[in-house]
Amino acid sequence: DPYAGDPPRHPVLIPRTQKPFNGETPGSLLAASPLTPTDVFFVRNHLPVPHVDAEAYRLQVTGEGARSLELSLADLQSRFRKHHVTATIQCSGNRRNEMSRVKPVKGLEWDQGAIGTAVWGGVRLRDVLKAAGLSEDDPSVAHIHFEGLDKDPATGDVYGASIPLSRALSAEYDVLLAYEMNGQPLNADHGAPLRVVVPGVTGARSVKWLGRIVASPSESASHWQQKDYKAFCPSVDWDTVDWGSAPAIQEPPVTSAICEPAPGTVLSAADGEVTLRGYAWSGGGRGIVRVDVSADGGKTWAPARLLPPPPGAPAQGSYTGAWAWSLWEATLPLPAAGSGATSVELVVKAVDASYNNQPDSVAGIWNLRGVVNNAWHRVTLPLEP
Ligand code: MTE
Ligand code: MO
Repeated sequence: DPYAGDPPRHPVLIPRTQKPFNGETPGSLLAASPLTPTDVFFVRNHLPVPHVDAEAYRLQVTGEGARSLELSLADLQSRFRKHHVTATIQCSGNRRNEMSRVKPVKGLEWDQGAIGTAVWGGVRLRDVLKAAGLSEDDPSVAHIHFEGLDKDPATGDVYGASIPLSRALSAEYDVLLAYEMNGQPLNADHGAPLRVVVPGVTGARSVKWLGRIVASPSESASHWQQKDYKAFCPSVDWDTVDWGSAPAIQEPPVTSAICEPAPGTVLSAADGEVTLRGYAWSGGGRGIVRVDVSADGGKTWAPARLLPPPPGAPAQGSYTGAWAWSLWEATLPLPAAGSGATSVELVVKAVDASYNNQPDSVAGIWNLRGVVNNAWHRVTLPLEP
């Protein structure tokens, strides 16, 4: 069993598959703190967790236009300046289960918990690339590939992804080679001893157990860059899909979700009101400028209160560099006792710094792989008199 060496997991994670392990954070824990505790942070693994000896570990840097480097963890820590970045990581498949309710899709049945926020500590990718002699002006390099040390036991293929060179070299994009998560050394599930964190970009590019960085004129040829994590027209199915016709997802669109009350909660009209809590987040460092909530399926709206940003994150509403989510809270009136209403449909939608809005329903953005679902998030709850 190639998965026999996988680490133990916190029992509160909601498992979507065991081998490989994929588990999401319950909504109540997402809403409970601006930084997601490491042991309950969602885990998205495609392959068995590799066991990497931190002492023997060497990061390889190679490729077009690069001076090849081999760096131990101690080299990284002593030769480069340490940076901290507070960033949300979200899987492209977050909220996929709402897509499957429209029409079946292939993928893990994530609810809204394939997302989390942490303070990542490490060195800038930019600094390491500069040490390898790479520059913005090099016409032979356009992409930076990341290769994981996790291998497919059947094919020997490693997990891989890439980002454009311009993002990798930019000081503003804060791309990190992280060896710490929330002040502790990375643990096995989150990429020990070193992972990439690409803030504001979909989770798939933040390669864990980083083995090699390769500078290249083209994108990564990895399955996960080329034939996954792309979205198509709702009419495209598995017989007609042309993977080459769509770009790999990098910056995801603005999204939001209700974490509390949880599905299944019975509301009481006698309480007169209901309190909602949740998150909102957008790709590319576009801060959240507003969150709107409704208790009547979207007929009427009220603004939610944005909570203070997590430690290390810029103020709410920043135009750029807002890598972390905004948690929010709102209290809405319930239909009066005797109104005859037997259920309440709670809805949330968010607006980011570019005034991007979320679509009102899933059907129009449905795609065969069930990715980037950012429709209004709806939770229908029974109402007792
Ligand atoms: N890196 C490697 N080496 N192997 C993987 O399976 N999964 C990716 C990314 N990096 C993955 C990986 C995906 S799809 C996501 S969403 C994030 O890791 C999840 O990071 P987490 O497990 O730390 O939450
Ligand atoms: Mo993902």
